[in-house]
Amino acid sequence: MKIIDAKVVVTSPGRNFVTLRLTTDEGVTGLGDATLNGRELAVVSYLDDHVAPLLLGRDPHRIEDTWQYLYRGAYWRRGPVTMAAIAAVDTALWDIKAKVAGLPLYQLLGGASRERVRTYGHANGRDLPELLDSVRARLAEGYPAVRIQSGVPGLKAVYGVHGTSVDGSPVLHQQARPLVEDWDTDAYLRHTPAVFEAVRAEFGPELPLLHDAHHRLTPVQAARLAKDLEPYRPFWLEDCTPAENQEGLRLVRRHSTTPLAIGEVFNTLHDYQTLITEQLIDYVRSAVTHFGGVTPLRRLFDFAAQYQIKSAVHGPEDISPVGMAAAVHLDLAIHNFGIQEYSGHTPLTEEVFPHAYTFADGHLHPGEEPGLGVEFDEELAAAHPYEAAYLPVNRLQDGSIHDW
Ligand code: GCO
Ligand code: MG
Repeated sequence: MKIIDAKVVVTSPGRNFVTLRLTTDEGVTGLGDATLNGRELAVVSYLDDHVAPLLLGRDPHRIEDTWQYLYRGAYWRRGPVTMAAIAAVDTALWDIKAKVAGLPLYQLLGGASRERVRTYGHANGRDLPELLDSVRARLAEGYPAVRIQSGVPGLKAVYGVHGTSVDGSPVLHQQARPLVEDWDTDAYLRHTPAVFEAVRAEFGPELPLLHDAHHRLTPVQAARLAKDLEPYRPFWLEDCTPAENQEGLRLVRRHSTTPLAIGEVFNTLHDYQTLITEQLIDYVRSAVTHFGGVTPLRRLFDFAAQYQIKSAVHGPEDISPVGMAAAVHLDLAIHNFGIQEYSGHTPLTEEVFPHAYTFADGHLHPGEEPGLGVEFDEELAAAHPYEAAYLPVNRLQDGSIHDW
């Protein structure tokens, strides 16, 4: 069998998604997600200009060899653009292999280790009453665990929580210039334990509560927050520091038993080396889409398992249903599964990418269709072309840029 076509499509059914479709001479097709939020077109070019020409004529069954060819062969290894492009190829090849085998992908990964995949949803509020309502809404939707994010008194716009930028412009899904948000770490550190206290008081001790610090703290600030949250038993504290400084996590660990989750911006196993071997974290957060595909993510999970570290695949709305399906197949198959982030997609996105995976009672299942179990309606996709979009930027009160 040979690859005869590699087509990259960028569509915006509510937000941008980059999709690779590989076609073989036997008519079998495979899909991969290459969406890099805010930098989508860089990956489109990487795929169109530098990867697609190399794939034509290759045997789609040689997944490992193709991965090594693209990763080692480029000389310029790693980085989000490269690894999102390689991820799309790897995922599409697994889709093809599983379709040819007539099996859902999870069967090729060792079969099901569990009946279904536990998720967590997002609750956001500009203030505590709004946050409590949002938690109630997630519980009503069936989510068994909830990530809580709240506005901070004194700050005008906090990521994911507010409806307007500090300059008054409305928050839209697609934003042609980055929104400006503001930040004050001391105010955040004072407020966040009170947020947990209020949510625990309302919903009791059992509900798993997660929180994302979005890489904004220094190690000593992160240690203090982790320690202050301990009485409320968080399920995890996510991205507490910018983890390029892996050693910084030693300090956090020394001071607290709050579980830590890191890795959504990582793109290779090397980014995790110290964090895993020194057991400085409890959950690895990488997505198939940003980590080079199913092949290396499976390796990461197996490596993490040796240190009793679990999976928690990144699953915001900017992972397309193709990337989400790949995650759910892995989640069902691996032994050291922890939890899956799941925000769902807009109804239009669901129409562009009809899929076999299901969400019921707060749990996902990949379904039994051969391959990933995702289709791609290219005609509908074409009716919703790319729109320039950026993530917000974050400024301190003196006007300087802060960590995202
Ligand atoms: C998460 C993430 C998202 C990211 C987004 C960036 O935990 O889901 O932090 O909220 O900010 O995926 O593109
Ligand atoms: Mg996050």
